[in-house]
Amino acid sequence: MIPEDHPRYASLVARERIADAVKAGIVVIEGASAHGRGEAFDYLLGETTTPSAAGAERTAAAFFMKAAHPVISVNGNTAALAAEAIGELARATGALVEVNLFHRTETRMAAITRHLAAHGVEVLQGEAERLLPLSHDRALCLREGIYASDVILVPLEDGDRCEALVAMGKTVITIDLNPLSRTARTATVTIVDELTRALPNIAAARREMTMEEADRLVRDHDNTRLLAEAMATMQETLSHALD
Ligand code: PTJ
Repeated sequence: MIPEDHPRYASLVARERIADAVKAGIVVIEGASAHGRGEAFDYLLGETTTPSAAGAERTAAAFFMKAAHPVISVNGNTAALAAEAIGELARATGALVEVNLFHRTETRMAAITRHLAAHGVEVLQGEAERLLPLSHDRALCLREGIYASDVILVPLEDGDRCEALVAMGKTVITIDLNPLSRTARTATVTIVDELTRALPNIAAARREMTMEEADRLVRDHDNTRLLAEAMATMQETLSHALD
């Protein structure tokens, strides 16, 4: 039982969620390590949504608004930390939700699908085919889902698939606390923010957005600037750590 007055309460709750999800077969043990890496970068961001990240979340909402076939790709960590927020974003954007795993087993696919459904998320089902040019199992996806998407959200992604999706001409939005990762540097829109803070912000922005604002945000989008701003915030934190 984590005491609510613990100064690291939110972080400890998230860790407990990941640990429970490992036991439930939703998150792989490698996912716990990925979570720890994310926590370290979040420390450098001040564990808050920076103005730059808030702008990136609005830009993501703009790309969703202009999409013809938006898809949200969900892995184990994303399902464990943010099942409800995924449902909320899917409803706000009209996006399909597809489970896509790096460490893929049919048992995990079923456990994650059940977990999402229990939190009100309608998961796209079907016969997965090896449709992406990748040697690992992230190549497996649904023809009418990820394969057909024009705008795709891939939170906590690995670099290979991000590169493959961009090479297929898709608009790839990622949420990744590490602005140095290959995914962060390859995606069309990189949101350097924590998953559970970012998802509700995208949904809220999408709900209130006009087509005029969406057009402007898409036209003016500069991902290199977003990455530079995230790195500048982290450098600033380190520079003033001993003040
Ligand atoms: O469920 P599977 O089998 O598909 O596997 C999922 C993991 C996460 C294990 C797999 O995709 C993986 O190994 O990912 P990486 O390459 O470690 O990348 C995950 C990225 O997400 C890292 O750059 C982390 O810094 C970042 N990250 C981790 N937790 C969060 C995060 N970013 C935002 N919010 C988080 N909560």
